[in-house]
Amino acid sequence: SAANIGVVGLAVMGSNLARNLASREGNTVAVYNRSREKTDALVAEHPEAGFIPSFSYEEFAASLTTPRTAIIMVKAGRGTDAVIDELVKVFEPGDIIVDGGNAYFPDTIRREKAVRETGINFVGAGISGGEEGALNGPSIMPGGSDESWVTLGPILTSIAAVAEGEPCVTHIGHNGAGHFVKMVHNGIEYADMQLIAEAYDLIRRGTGKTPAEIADIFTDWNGGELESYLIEITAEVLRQIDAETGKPLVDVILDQAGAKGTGAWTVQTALSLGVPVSGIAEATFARSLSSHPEQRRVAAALPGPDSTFEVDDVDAFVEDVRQALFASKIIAYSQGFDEIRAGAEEYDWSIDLGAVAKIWRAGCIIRAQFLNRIADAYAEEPGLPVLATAPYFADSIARGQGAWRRVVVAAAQAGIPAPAFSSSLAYYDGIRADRLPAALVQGQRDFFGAHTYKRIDKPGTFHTDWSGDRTESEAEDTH
Ligand code: NBP
Repeated sequence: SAANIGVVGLAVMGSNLARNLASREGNTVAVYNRSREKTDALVAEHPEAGFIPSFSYEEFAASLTTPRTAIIMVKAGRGTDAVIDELVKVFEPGDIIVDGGNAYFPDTIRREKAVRETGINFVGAGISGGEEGALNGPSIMPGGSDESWVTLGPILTSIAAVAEGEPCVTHIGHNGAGHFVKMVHNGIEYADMQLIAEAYDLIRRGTGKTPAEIADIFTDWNGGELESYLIEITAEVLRQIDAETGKPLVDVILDQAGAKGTGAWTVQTALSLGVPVSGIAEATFARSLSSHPEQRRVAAALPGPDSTFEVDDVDAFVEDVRQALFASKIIAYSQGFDEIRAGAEEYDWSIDLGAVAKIWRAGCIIRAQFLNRIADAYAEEPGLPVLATAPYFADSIARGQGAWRRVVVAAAQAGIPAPAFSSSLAYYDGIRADRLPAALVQGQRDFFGAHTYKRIDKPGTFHTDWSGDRTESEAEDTH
């Protein structure tokens, strides 16, 4: 037995992660795949890695030093359960099984509980950054026990991306905390992408600029507070010309956005937790809306506004859109972090929100300088209830809100959908409102369902006798 770390599942993610592990000082990597071909191919193509291949789970376990540590990189779902069942048979108490796939966090909570009963540690680790990240340095979000982190920490630190000298990995919290945070990361990614897409659409339809010209605008924006990987790749996509037609590629790509489900998980979880992640929800729904061509064909007959969309001062409009994008982005991240805070509370995880922001600065899709500002905000006030109220963000929104409002108005008047821009603004105005019409909703609920209400001027729970003499009485607080 000579390997300190093993990888099970050698498709693209697993083989890249295994190569990354092998390239780091001090690691010897055992590899196993259900079907032999992938193992043979990986070992043959990468002799420099010094992999220790095995062709049964017994052999795999025997090739690992104790505590045995293995990272599973197989298709999420049943495949993961199948591999866990096999590893549990050949591993011993104290050993560590890591699931690096895209598991749904309730599955991770369930698996951790079941595996723990055998004395073996189970760690669900969110790994972000796709194939390239797996090979060169991903952002890693491990959950699991403190005990497993002692062994696993140095190994994961050795392969993680590095941002400003700091590795993009931290022990997020127990059991499913890592996969939960990875899920919200993906949700935020949906929102960020949708906001950028709306900015592009508004500029394109408002000013008639070409995709290549808009690419230059994004490149310019990337030099400022919007600096991020997503803005950078947006410029590259917009600049791309289709070889076959000579048109901008973006005009040739079918406008129906796909999704693998992590955005939907983020929204479903937020609904259960009662956290208003409206930006992520709108982004997820925008993809759904785009993907119903039959409905869109029929609905295309519906009338839009009479006036055409004309922008007088193009430069001023572009700057407005930039500011609207930044303000909306602040709200989207604020909502995402709110979901992590609420998840931590619900599942009893102690999550350092600032540390989460820091490990997203490199290796993952939402990497950006901006995350430093989030880390700063939580360093200043760890219990910050609304991220957007931190001084840097509040000041940015204060400066940009005029532009943000103009853009949302222009979009509405022009009949250009800007669901993420406008829902973020509605959230902003809602969360900062002194009084909300929720009072009226409570009145309605009491009217039809005797759901009761509280008063602003005295404690207690009350009900008005709507069907009788309409007097108010004190009620039991049961609804
Ligand atoms: P896939 O998701 O395509 O899964 C293929 C691997 O799963 C193969 O090694 C296959 O073995 C193995 N496998 C299956 Br399927 N069922 C199995 C079973 N019952 N027992 C044992 N092995 C089984 O691989 P991938 O694209 O490399 O992704 C791996 C994980 O990483 C997934 O959870 C995925 O969601 C995640 N992922 C993350 C990112 C990211 O950016 N973070 C990107 C892509 C994927 P075989 O060779 O014998 O069929």
